[in-house]
Amino acid sequence: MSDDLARARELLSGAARVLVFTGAGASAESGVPTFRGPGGLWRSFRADQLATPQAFARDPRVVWEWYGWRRWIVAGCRPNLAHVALGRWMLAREGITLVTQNVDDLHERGALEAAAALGVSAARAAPIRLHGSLFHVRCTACAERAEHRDPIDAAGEATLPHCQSCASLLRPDVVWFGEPLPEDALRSAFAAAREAAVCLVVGTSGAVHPAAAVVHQTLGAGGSVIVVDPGETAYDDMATARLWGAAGDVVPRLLDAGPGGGRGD
Ligand code: BV8
Ligand code: ZN
Repeated sequence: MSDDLARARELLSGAARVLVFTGAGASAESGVPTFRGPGGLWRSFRADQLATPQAFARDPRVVWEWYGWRRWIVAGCRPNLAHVALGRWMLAREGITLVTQNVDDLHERGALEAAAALGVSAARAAPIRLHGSLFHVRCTACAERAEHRDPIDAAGEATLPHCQSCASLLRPDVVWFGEPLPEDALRSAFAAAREAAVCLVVGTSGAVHPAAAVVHQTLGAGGSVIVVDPGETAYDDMATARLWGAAGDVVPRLLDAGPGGGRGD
């Protein structure tokens, strides 16, 4: 076992509270494109063209077309071994908070798979979502919010999803560039990060703020950082243990036979 893997397992075993912080890389092996890597979403589309309130105001059809396509991709993906191992770990021990920047639903689906195998509820493994969800919508005019998994017909503005309460246009319930993050989610994430002895970072470049500052909250409160990523990240210099590899390969090896992973050391 590599020194860093042993050190990471030791850190997690000894931590009463752990903050797990994930980004697009956690879903890469499921087939969900990341944002900034080769073939990344932003490569084929520029963020300012699609993931902004201005883009939606300018042409809701093209923005909904992009989100409908991303929903279709995610719906065809399966949780990977990292999603399931994290779900199993969170169900097997107390004190773990999962914070995700991702808008896919693979953490929830991975936890459901783990919970089914354990015969328990998956509720405790629910993530704090900093950037919203592909499968939720909110009204552009009233307070209506709902889960929404129907295919998107972007043929015209009239065929886009509209609010059942006030008939106004619905938008994806995600955080666009230039928009504030949900206050309660950000506050809970930062509070949990400050109380965590260890922040386990999986699959994020750390490029997007204020979400990226979650890791600094743990560090600033005297905690340690573990990074799992095959590429360079903004956190590499502050990592006590740096595990170079894919989430689906490293995370199960780190958690399943390790800290409170249910199978003991
Ligand atoms: C805000 C939801 C202020 C939507 C996302 C200029 C104008 C406006 C704003 C700004 C500006 N300059 C800076 C800003 C701030 C901006 C920002 O941070 N920009 C960055 C790009 C410089 N932030 C904002 O605008 C935020 N809001 O600041 O509001 C405000 C405050 C108060 C009141 C009013 C306003 C909002 C940011 C949220 C944007 N929304 N997503 C959607 O998805 O469509 S961001 C998007 O990036 C996703 O959420 C994604 O999760 C997130 C972070 O990216 P990563 O997850 O890290 O993905 P990335 O591709 O970068 O990295 C993948 C990693 O995985 C890599 O390290 C790779 O090596 C690794 N990997 C690959 N394969 C694997 C792997 N790891 C493990 N295993 C593998 N197999
Ligand atoms: Zn409405």
